[in-house]
Amino acid sequence: MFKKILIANRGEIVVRVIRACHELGIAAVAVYSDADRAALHVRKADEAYRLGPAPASESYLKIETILDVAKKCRADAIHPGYGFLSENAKFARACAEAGVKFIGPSAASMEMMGSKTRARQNMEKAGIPFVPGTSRGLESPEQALQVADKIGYPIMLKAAAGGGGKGMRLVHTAGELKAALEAAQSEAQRSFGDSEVYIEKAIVNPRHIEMQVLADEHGNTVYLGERECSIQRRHQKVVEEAPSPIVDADMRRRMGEVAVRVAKAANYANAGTIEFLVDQQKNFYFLEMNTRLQVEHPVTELVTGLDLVHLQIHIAAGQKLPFKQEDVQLRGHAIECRIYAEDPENNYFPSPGKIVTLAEPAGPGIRLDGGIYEGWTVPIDYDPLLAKLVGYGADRSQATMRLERALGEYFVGGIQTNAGLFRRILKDADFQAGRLDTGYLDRLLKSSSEKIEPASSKEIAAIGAGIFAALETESAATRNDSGKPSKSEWTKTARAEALHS
Ligand code: MV4
Repeated sequence: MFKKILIANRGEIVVRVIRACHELGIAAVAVYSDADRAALHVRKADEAYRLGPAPASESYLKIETILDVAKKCRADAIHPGYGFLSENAKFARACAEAGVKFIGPSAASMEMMGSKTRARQNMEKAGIPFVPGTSRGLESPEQALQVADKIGYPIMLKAAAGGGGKGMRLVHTAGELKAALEAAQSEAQRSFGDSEVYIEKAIVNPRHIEMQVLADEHGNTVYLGERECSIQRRHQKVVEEAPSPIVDADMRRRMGEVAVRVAKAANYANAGTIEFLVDQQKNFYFLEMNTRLQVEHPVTELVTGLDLVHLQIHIAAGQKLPFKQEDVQLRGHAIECRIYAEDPENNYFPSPGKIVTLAEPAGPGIRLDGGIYEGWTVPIDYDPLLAKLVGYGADRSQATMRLERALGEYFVGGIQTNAGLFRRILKDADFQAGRLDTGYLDRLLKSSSEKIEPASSKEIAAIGAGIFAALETESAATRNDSGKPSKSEWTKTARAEALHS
């Protein structure tokens, strides 16, 4: 078994992997950029090494520097986390060449599933259902028109090297197709250095449901249940849950068996996720495979009782899966909220800055995978994910209640977060009925922005009176230095009282 693991990442996922290492008696090594010198993941590690300046390209993406650290600290293995180098075949290969075990799939598996067209060609060979369309790049507008006529509009143009919605275009009529294809190809060339664009039949208002798979290096592959990930904003997941409200045991078995076949076709080892689009008739189509541990892995851990990071480490150390498919039992329901440093009053733009107060929830059924602490300054340089708050219960209703209660205990002072958004989602009738699809959050945000009433004259008067009183008191306080709260404190209190009056 490994004695020391370097985690080539930052933030909450490093804290998560450090915890698994410590539970297994393994030393954990952190790496950091100048912006993360005081970060929680650095504090919790047994050793920590500076990579370079804040920009990821000069720190967390520097393959050679990371491997130099691995050599210097004599790490046996590297866990890549998610994002950064986690799906970079060149990095996986460099680890292998440096004699440091990469905790994840082989470079070959990554490369096979990294190109959406190569992945579709392999799925075609393995007889796996994928969205009708081409599995190779389009040669010409004429060919695109022919294929689109055959599969029927609307169609989706997608970049082979894309993912996460980048380089995607929805086309409703033949008249739009030529221009859309040229635009998609030039965007793909600009964004990914590869202009290959393919075509799929557009699934209208699909759900995004993904299946967790786990494979050891001895040919054993299992599925661990699905996650419903349809609540997304601009292709960024916001709420994920397990199990999906619409997947029954039979559908789970059928999706799981397809997911296992995809993993085997990719000669996959370690933890991976197969993404599906699911239409209104509950037909599911292979979309893409993520060759890494995902942000939302905690909801699968809670309903299976398995520790995915422990299992990743054991698999990378050459051990066989300690269970068979029939041993995997799902119990209860888990819902995860991704807490981002974003300002909901400012189009959810990042809201970096110092965390001046922090109150974190706990109690029955609550898991908080956090990467922050009171006094830390959230940098502007990276994805603004602060923590994941997960509610677990015997069923979806109890998981929801617990999450609502925990959100009421959660307070991050000094920066803005999206925590208020989850209160709205959890109270929403469509959410509570499990009526979800990838357009759900856009509809909710649109409807609630429409619903916000202008303040009534009574409210405005109350706020004005409150602020005036605060200023009056403040000026009296500064005159006799009574040590009362500052003006800004009074103003805030006055405004809060006025609003609740
Ligand atoms: C689609 C689709 C509808 N039809 N493909 C978005 C990102 C990438 N994962 C694939 N995506 C989609 N592909 C076809 N043929 C709708 C989406 C999509 C989506 C998918 C999953 C989660 C959120 C989404 C948001 C918008 C569009």
